[in-house]
Amino acid sequence: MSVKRTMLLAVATALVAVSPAAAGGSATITISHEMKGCHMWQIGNGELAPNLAVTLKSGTALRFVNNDIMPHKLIQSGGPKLTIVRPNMNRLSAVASVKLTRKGTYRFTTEPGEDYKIFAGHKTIGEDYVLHLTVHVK
Ligand SMILES: [Cu+2]
Repeated sequence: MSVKRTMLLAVATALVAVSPAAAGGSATITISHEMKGCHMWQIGNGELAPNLAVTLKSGTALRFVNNDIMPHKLIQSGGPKLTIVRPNMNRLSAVASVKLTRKGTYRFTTEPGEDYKIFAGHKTIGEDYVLHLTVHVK
């Protein structure tokens, strides 16, 4: 197994057990720009990962902040239907949000756009990650 492949596996999936927020609490997941794969999820100050699973308490207001160098449209790909507020995160530090009122397992991905003009020609390593997020709401 090459070093490159080993590294890929190491970052492939991070399971993050987050202490549940108090009822009516909030949580923030950032899409941050990374050299390798261009972008990854991060909850709070947690580990960076393109595939992330988190557990949150029902009633949590979940915010997404796009700090990548490209737009991301937040898409719900599974779970009880949610209303995503401002899903088109198409500028630096754009925020989308959902209110997790119902228990269940929710899945999200994003549809990335082109690099913002000011970052045109910016180099990253490897293919851009396709982001997948699983949120267990208990
Ligand atoms: Cu990116």
